[in-house]
Amino acid sequence: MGLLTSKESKRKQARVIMLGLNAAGKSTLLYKLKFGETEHFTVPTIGFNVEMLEADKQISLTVWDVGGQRKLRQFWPHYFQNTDGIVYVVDSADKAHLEESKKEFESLLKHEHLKGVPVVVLANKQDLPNAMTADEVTRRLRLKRCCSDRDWYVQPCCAKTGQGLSAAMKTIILHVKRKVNYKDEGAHPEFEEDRL
Ligand SMILES: Nc1nc2c(ncn2[C@@H]2O[C@H](COP(=O)(O)OP(=O)(O)O)[C@@H](O)[C@H]2O)c(=O)[nH]1
Ligand SMILES: [Mg+2]
Repeated sequence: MGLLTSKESKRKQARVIMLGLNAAGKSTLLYKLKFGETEHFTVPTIGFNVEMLEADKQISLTVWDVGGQRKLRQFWPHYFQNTDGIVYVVDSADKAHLEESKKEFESLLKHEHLKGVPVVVLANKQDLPNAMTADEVTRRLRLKRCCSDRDWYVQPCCAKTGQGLSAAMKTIILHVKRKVNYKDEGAHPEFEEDRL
């Protein structure tokens, strides 16, 4: 560990929450993005995992991967404040739980702390037979309607192979930067520290 150079210290930090039902692939995605590997991540998350992803020279993302088991979902709102981006992960091959996922998704979008926060839906597990396409996920989650008040995008991906993840990261960064810059527009220079 060393001191941050002035350039590094100017990098903005954004807060991203990663949600979705249990077993959608959130933790696998997080660690594939962070370390490029997935092997040791098959343990259900009790609580949360958090990792800092250095997105580019201007911004780094603190990504909160919050446990998605039914009993844990009541704790999701504890993570909502000051969120700059939502990543919602769907198991595209699990049609049986899609309605449940849709309900959770709709209810989190209504939360006051998440108003206007951009959403990237990851249609994960595209390697599995009968996985729904991104278009099908878009239709079934009624995204056009429920995300009409914010930026949104659906990215097909496979956390196991990493397919679609660099495109997913680019989209997340794009939306999050837009949100962070928008927040900055009203900020005063003397509050520079607060807006990071
Ligand atoms: N086939 C396939 N399996 C996946 C993929 N992503 C995650 N998994 C598996 O799905 C299961 C649940 O993954 P996990 O990351 O723990 O889900 P979480 O509960 O959302 O954090 C694990 O057995 C993973 O190996 C994927 O893209 N394809
Ligand atoms: Mg997990």
